[in-house]
Amino acid sequence: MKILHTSDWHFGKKLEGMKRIEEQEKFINNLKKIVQGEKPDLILIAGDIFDTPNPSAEAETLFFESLKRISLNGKVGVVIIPGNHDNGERLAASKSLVKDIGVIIYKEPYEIKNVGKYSNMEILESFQGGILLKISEKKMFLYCLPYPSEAALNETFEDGKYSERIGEILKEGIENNKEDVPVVVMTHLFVTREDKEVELGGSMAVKVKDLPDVDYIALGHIHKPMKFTSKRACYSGSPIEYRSTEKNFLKKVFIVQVNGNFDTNIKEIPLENYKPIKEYIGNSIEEAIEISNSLKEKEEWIYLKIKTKTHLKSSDIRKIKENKNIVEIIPILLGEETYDEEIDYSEINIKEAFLEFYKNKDGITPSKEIINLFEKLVGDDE
Ligand SMILES: [Mn+2]
Repeated sequence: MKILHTSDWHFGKKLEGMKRIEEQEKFINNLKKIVQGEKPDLILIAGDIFDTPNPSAEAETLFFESLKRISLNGKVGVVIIPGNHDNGERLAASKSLVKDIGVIIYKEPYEIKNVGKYSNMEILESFQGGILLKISEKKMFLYCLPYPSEAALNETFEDGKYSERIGEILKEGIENNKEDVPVVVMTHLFVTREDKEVELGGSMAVKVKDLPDVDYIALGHIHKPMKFTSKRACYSGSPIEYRSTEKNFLKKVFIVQVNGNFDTNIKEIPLENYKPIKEYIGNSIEEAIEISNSLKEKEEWIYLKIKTKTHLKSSDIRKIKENKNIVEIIPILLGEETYDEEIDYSEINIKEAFLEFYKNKDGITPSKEIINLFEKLVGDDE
């Protein structure tokens, strides 16, 4: 069985308020070409399809269109689980419609899917979270565990036992398989090589050693592609650079050939970078305006740092922002103390807090008019 593994699409996600939907569309076109070239039997999408539980209509439209495109209108099977960013119920709302184009969407852990045909894919047997799949005469057992929070699993994890408990759930899940077929697990959680408990985004970590021994584990959650070879467990990572910290590694999807008996072959396919995140530094306001101008036609998201002795005028900001790809202007005031330290706003009065906040955010002191306006708005009754 040949699988294409991807995750963390985060449709609808923005960068400093800027939409990424065009890049997300480009990714889907890119992915469709990969599907046409690699001809996988099955596509696994390991969660965080959307960036929020209530995605925009635009993001949802793209999702539905994506399913049609990447499944090549139902020729290639697709299985999807929700991640921590998704609302499982909403994600799976279209499940009876997309069934006909060979798409299976889970809404929650332990869900029992209906047996039968899903276009070219067939569920031969169904268990809690597990399905015995048949695709063009090849069989495979797939266990799906959507983002396993306490609420989703309806249980409370004992302190320090999260990793063990998740391992137990996965091992019990695959025990339902009685056939000599490849076994694959798909889940959305934080896996760590560390041996101590750590937290990421409020979710606990699962230690590599607690993962079950199966032919492949398709992981979602971490945006950087990663392999835990001892368990044949991989994060495909997100398809797009979603933060500037993601600009230092390639985005990928994985093509996985599972032959059974742990004979698994993993191939990494790099994705195009549709609009990279870049940082530039101007040594003066004039230079910053020049830089901004010269980059107008470039498909790049730009963080522009400006070294300056004076505060930025709004006319300067306007000139810089003629380049629509500038996501943030970061003034570095020379010869003044920097405002790096965290300020406890509850400890100072509201006007001081506003001044501090403004200086912190924009690196400049607000004008008299702005201060007056602010005082008017909050009703200066101190
Ligand atoms: Mn996630």
